[in-house]
Amino acid sequence: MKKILVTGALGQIGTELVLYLRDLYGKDNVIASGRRRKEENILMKDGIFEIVNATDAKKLDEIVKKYKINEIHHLAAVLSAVGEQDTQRCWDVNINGLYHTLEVARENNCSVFVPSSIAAFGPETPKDNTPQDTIQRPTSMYGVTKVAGELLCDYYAAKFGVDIRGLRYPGIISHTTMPGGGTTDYAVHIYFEAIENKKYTCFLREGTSMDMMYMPDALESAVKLMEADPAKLKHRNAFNVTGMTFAPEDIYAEIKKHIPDFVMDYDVDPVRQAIADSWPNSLDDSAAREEWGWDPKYDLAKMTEDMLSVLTEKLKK
Ligand code: AKB
Repeated sequence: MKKILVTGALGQIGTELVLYLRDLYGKDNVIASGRRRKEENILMKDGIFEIVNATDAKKLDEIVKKYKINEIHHLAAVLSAVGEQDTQRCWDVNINGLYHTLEVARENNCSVFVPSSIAAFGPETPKDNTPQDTIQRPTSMYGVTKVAGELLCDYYAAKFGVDIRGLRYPGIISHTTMPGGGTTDYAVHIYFEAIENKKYTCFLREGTSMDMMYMPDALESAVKLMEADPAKLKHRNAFNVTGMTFAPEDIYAEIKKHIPDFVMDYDVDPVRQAIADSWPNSLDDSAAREEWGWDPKYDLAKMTEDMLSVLTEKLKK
């Protein structure tokens, strides 16, 4: 029986991953954790929530032992745009937090899920159909921590035999918890603004193509990878995955099909634009498809239909 701890459970992916895992494995078998308690959070009403700062190895170890955890989904991280504003904190949370998680996993015999990101690539990476194994050399602090994290995961798997698996997530689009300071966040904000104000000012330039994924696919991909037959995995860690590729004008055009009077203009943020320009236009995710059957369900049209219908209901309340 799996006993799972999710770190960073109050974040955009964490919130929904906890609920998804509780549905699959039972609510008492999935412990949510975050560095602080938020008022009235669904995760606390629905199951166990513990305050754990991932950089606090002692507390992490205590919680893993207390609940006899055998799988950790390590989501605690500082994202790209916020990471450029506070590079020290980005390094501390993303590297020291990961290091302590891996150490605790090694000592307590846990498997680990660690998301990496398209941010692990850099300007020297082939931009289109970016291969699974290629030059990386990112230029943001977030990207540096992601590529270092990938290497650390490989090291712990090879040296200590810890079962660590991970994905390079693209921008994740969802409607439950807002993303916390990433470069791809515009693709979430645009839906809220389209419904509430029929107007959106995009902080990235027209033509900025990036990979994205809808939350249901992101959740399914994490579980599918963790459930995959290890004998079939050649990579294990840092799989390229993508659901769709688009630029701001593409998502705008798609939303406009549903909300014809929606308008968008641009006010480019140079920091986030530079980060986006250093990332791939599109990823090759064939390794994930071949090794563990990655098969996303949502493209831009299907996601837009769902986002607009769910959000229209939600924002009425
Ligand atoms: C970000 O924009 O920082 C994240 C990511 C792609 O890792 N969404």
